[in-house]
Amino acid sequence: YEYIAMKLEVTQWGERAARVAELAKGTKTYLIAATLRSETMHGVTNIFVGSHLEYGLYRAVDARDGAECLYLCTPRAARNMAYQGLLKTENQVESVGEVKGAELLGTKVHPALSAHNEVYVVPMDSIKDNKGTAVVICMPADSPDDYMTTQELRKKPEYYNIEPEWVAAEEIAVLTTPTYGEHTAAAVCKALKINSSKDAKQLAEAKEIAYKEGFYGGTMVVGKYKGERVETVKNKIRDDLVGEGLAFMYSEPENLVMSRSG
Ligand code: ZZB
Repeated sequence: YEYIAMKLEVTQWGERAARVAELAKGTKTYLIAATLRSETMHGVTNIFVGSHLEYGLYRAVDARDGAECLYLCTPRAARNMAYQGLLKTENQVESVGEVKGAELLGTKVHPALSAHNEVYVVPMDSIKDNKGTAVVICMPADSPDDYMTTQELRKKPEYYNIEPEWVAAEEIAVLTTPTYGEHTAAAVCKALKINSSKDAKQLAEAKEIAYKEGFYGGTMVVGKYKGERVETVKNKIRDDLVGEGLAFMYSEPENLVMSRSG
């Protein structure tokens, strides 16, 4: 698997992240989210983490200015990154401390290209730490999981121990598909009659449909490539992000992913 690792700069640590902010000591910190869909970055509304998962802060070098910075991801992802020469020292994981997902809730980050300049970190129960970085971009217009999770968090903020305004960012359309229009995720969920973020089997099917629709039938409705087909511009958008130092390529050996998930 080859992922695009998006660098999401922390702009304000939340109240629950006081300890983490202390560890970072003013060093620029990026939450690292693994995605296959960098063309949807314009519509990011939140960042998801698993409340019960363990993350860490790892020393890296910022491609934007050559300065030392910190990457926040799982220890497993950090090890993979070290072997790929993506951290400060090749083959070496230099951690400045461990972080629990719950501590990150309410922290604000800046997602490159997004219509929302700052977005909040909120919880997603279904995140697994054996895939990607366990930091996940929320793109509710095109991802059925993200759409349903956002609905759920809005319905029960107290239950999820979040502030309602953390999930108030408006859904932004990025691409249009012939069958489902600009809000593919909502339309697919409706068509499959999905009404819970816990309906894993149906959501997997919805994701499959949304992926295919977006890739083969999608046309961009925003940004530099507005009016062009997703299939044609997908890699250009990725290359632009990597070229600007806002993202980097990160791969996971397939057998490793499989063996870890059993
Ligand atoms: C932004 C985005 C926008 C995503 C979209 C999807 C969609 P895959 O194909 O199964 O490898 N993801 C990444 N890591 C995790 C994790 N540890 N646990 C749960 N979800 C994770 O899935 C890769 C996608 O799953 C990634 O791409 C990420 O969400 C999420 F419009 O990032 B994506 C139709 C899907 N659309």
